[in-house]
Amino acid sequence: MTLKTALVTGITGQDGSYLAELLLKKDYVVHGIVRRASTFNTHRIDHLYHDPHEPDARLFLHYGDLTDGTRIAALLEQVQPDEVYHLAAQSHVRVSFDEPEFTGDTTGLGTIRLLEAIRATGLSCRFYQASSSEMFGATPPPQNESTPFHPRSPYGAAKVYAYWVTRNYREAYGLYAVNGILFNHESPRRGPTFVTRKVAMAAAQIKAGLQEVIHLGNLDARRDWGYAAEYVEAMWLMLQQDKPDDYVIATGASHSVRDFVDQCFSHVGLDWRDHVRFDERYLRPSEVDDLVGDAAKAERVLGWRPRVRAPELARLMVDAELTALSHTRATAVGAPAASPVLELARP
Ligand code: NAP
Ligand code: F7E
Repeated sequence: MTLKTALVTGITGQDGSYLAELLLKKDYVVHGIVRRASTFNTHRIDHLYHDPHEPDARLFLHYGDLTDGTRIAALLEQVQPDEVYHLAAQSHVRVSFDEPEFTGDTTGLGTIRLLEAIRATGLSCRFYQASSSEMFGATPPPQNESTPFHPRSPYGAAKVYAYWVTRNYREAYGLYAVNGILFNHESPRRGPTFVTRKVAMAAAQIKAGLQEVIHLGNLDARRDWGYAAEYVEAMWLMLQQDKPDDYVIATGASHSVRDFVDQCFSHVGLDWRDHVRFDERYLRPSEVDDLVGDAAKAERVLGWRPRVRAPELARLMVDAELTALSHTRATAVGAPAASPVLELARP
């Protein structure tokens, strides 16, 4: 039996790591693109990696960068994937105000570099674009696949561009290309500067007596927070349908940042008001106030529905931080000091 082959950009990120786990469980051969850094950046996938010289190895890593279209085209030629999951991006909204041009280059143009490489090489692979609820921005909730976009950041605007070129390549060239419009999804593997992980880490550290306060920005913003491990299942389902289409993935419930902070702190028996301080550095020049996704289409067509919602997510994330602290008070969740992966992956 021939195994399916997937190419995953952003495999070292939160979603990339859960997706790689899922695809390997489904017997795919998985190729991931990793950008070269002076330090190891593979800690989220180290547990999945085996020496590629072993005959049963099914996870392979390649250096590459979204800003380098020639390399992307060469990798597509080499890997010949059945499915491409395009997850790589400069994904931090606040940072996109500081680095708007870089964000446009990676998060926006990175998508068309991949699409154009697929078209030019004539591959008949299926393509998943990691679109975002940030595209809805200022448009009031609930948001679904028909809701107009009104992005409020360079990141949101870059994702709108990427969304439309994905649809354009579907319409113009008949490519099987889909947009998963995912609302916020979190996990113990979330980057530590996103608000949920930042708060979960702080609650655990403060409980353990290692920290006294945490500085935050806007506590009034409302988000529809789901669990990342479930959201990657929806990505896979989108590429298994007869026809390509776009889907909103969300829980349908919104909570304020303040609610999430309260859920994390009360889980460890603390009153958040004693520990949270305001810092205007964490405000954005323009904010997205309220996101609530309507994922009825995904439930109807894909049979996908969320199981973990925000209060449980907060507990799960704080518990993961407490466990990590109990293993070592110095090391964050899943972050070993060094990684053997790139050493083995080097050509
Ligand atoms: P993440 O943890 O920030 O991961 C981003 C990934 O992109 C990392 O692997 C990163 O590599 C890689 N990357 C960044 N710039 C790159 C470049 N120039 N070339 C190659 N790779 C590059 O993001 P995530 O939370 O997993 O999200 C995955 C995707 O879904 C992103 O496109 C994000 O914008 C989108 N999205 C996320 C959410 C959410 O709530 N998580 C919601 C909607 C959409 P390093 O590890 O080296 O940094
Ligand atoms: O902010 C507020 C902040 O950075 C959530 C990305 O995955 O989801 C994510 O974007 C809210 C905002 O996520 C702090 O102002 C308060 O209102 O965790 P966040 P995000 O901006 O919603 C979307 C769907 C994506 O696509 C993105 O890639 O929390 N907030 N105080 C803070 N946020 C941060 N980061 N840090 C604070 O101290």
